[in-house]
Amino acid sequence: MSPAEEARDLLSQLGVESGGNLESRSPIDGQVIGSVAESTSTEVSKACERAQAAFLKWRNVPAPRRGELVRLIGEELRAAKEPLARLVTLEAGKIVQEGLGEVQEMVDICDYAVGLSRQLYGLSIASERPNHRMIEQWHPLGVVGVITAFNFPVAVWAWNAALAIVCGDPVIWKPSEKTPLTAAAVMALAERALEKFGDAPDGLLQCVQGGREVGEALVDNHRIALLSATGSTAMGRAVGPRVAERFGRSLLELGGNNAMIVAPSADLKLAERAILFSAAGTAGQRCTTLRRLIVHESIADGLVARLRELFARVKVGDPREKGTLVGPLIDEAAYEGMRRAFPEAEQVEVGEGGLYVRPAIVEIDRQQGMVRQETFAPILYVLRYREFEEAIELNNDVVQGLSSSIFTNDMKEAERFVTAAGSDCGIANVNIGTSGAEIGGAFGGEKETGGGRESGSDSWRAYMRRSTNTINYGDDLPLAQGIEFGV
Ligand code: UN1
Repeated sequence: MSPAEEARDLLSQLGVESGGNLESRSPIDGQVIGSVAESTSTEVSKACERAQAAFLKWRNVPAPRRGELVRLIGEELRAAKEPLARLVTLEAGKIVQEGLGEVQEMVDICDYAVGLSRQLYGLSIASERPNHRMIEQWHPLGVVGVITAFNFPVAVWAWNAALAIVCGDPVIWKPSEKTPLTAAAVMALAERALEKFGDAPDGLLQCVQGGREVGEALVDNHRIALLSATGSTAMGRAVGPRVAERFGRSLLELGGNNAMIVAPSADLKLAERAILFSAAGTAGQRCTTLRRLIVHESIADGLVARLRELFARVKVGDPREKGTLVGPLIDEAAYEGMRRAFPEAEQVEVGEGGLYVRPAIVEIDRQQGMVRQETFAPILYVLRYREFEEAIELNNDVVQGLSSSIFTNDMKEAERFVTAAGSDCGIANVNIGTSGAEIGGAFGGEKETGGGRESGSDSWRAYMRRSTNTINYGDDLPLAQGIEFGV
């Protein structure tokens, strides 16, 4: 079946009506598979007003009850896992396993958020004054705008939305203009959950569709208390200051340039598997994709030869086919980007229309030029090192700081890699790859990756405001710092 035919079936199964001026093309064959209506800037500002009205109600709903809505969304996602994953495959070009994994990530964050809805803890702090109590509470923040990228067309919305909802915040989603259909499908599922929930305020979960202008309308709208944006560093550089100018908050999840150190003691069988998934998986289009391999010189020749062999054997092709590990690049621009970094990149012929490339290995002796940038394609640069400290320096010597990993069986090296003087990234792994993080941890990175943290741990705090309360239950009015003041 052609992607277009399959998409038609899936969309009707998922309750989405296709139609509108924003067309979606499948990277599998480059053909249009459906369309949605692009939002105008008036519609965006109306969406913000509706969301603000919803906020005034939703913030008063007890958090565990808010969690109930997320539980229902999780149920819808569980039930629709197969068709939604399939639509991810058609629209983003992910292989079937990765499409399923992406929807599973949504289910997981919903489960997590349901539990979290009973754990939005604040502190109780010792007051220096007699008969005073000091506490800290976390209150809903306001409307959250979520801008997501094509490569995780649905999971990143879930990371944000599941937490935002339990934290008491309405969400307006601006998905990538390259993946509007999967977003429409998620909204249809969310709609069903809202109906079952019953009394959620109108405008709690909304989606605006379109390109840059639609995103900018969200960025500049003063109703958006938190703007969570995932994408390139260039996008973050544009978004961050604009949100800050109106004293909004932003949560930025930008480019990565992730490295793995392979030490002489590494279990090479494990390392090879990790490298294959992290470097070639999702056709190199994850923000956590492994882009730099820093290998000890004593094992480099053998490892590189083995990787070349593996990369040559990887099945590149239609992501729907069994056995395919590398699907298409998202579009022509992605292919051009790869050619700029690696002019030898050849297209692999797979039917007609899609842009397919074989993952490449490029040996370099210095981190100069293109290796310093994030190219959203499967190119793995290989560097050699001699001393352990040099490997850490190479790991850290880029402007991005998302993910990193080390393969070693030397406990001292492993521990040093995760210390303050080790990897400077938000994610530092030992004996696993750079990609494929679990939702339970905080996800994000330092430096030009933007500093934001999403998903697990205490990332929920970004979606709430902190209120410090000092309460006097005594009959006197002692001032802090021992100040005497009075007539
Ligand atoms: C992204 O590429 O924007 O850690 C997110 C991972 C996934 C998320 C990637 N869980 O690779």
